[in-house]
Amino acid sequence: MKISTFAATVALLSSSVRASPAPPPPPPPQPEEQTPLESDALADQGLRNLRLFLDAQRVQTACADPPGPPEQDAQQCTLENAAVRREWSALSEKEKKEYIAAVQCLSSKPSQTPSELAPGAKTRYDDFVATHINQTLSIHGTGNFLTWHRYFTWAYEQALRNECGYTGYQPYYNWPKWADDPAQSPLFDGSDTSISGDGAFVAGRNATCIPSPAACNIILPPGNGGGCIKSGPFKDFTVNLGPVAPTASNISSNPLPNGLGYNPRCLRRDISVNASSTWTPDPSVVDLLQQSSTISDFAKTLQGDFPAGFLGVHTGGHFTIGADPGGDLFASPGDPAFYFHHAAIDRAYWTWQNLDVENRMYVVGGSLTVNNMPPSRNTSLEDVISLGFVGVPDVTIRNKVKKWISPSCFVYIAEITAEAAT
Ligand SMILES: [Cu+2]
Repeated sequence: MKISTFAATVALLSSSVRASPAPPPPPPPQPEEQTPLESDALADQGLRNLRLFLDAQRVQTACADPPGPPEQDAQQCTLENAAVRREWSALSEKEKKEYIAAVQCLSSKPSQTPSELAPGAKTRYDDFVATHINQTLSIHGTGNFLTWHRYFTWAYEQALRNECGYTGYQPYYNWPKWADDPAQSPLFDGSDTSISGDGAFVAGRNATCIPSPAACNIILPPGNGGGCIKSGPFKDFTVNLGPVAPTASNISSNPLPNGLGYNPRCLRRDISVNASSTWTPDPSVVDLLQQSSTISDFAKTLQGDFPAGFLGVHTGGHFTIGADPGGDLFASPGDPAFYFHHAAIDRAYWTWQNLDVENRMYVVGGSLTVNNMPPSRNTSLEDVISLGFVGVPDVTIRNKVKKWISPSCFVYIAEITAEAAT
């Protein structure tokens, strides 16, 4: 793997310095080191487990049945051919710009969603937003939450690659790494190699109440933004769909009650240190990974327990971005930051699976309705995931987990690689 190549090169270089008879030069000033994250160590441990598991399984059996589309069958998943998803800060400037250009490309191509279904979907990017809006109440607080969003993020990655020439994979945003100051992270610093930063400051805003103003169990104070984003590649990005459940005020209403009408407006953010430092620091992610013994526990801790005043890493990550559409449960994929957050969600899911691969690879927990209200049957591995007009085939959860994007079809890497360092 590239990391070990890089580490080995560094080790070799170090030993050759030690072998020199000349006295070693004084050490150069060290950049400020960040304490290694325990959640990253768990991800690494999970990857080692996955490798052992796959070795024991002779790798291919996990991807062997049943048959699917030929282009998917052509390649079986192994750690050697797995897609490597990296933290945004580990990408080179060139890689970041290629990713940004691909998102801009997707948002300039025409939509494939029939206009009678979603008249507001104008671009290929909007096809994803429309699908998420359409299905919101059957994919959150439900047993398919993790697998649905895994497939959705994978489909987006495929569209960037197959329709817009992107050659990398979906990067993630490692919440704990930047929890003390997300606006300074390379993803949100507003530079040309970010996905733009905070919105313009809007004074006089109220705190956000979660789950609703009527039930203010969790209070998030306004941050330093709230308005249209000020700089960076997505400064002129247009949000076309929603809002459906806005948490920001003064957002123009959608012409259709389902939020699928045409409502062009700027992308707003309100980057929240309160949300990130309270709900997504390292101990929160470590607790999530270590204390969740079942898939239901994991999904519930991840998604929060609002009546109990617990926001959870998932909603905490969404409100780290906030505003419109970032703070809208339905329309949140309208902000390109969504996919970085959900790649991180998926990395947490992947890590949790890998910490006990044998027992966690093919499990689902939860029901078909949001928090099981009204009561409904349990989600099954035979349930179908359909992503509307996003452009990928319908799959059953079992089929998808096993063959297309099983944990062995991609790996998540935290540290900088030799490739990115050059
Ligand atoms: Cu979602």
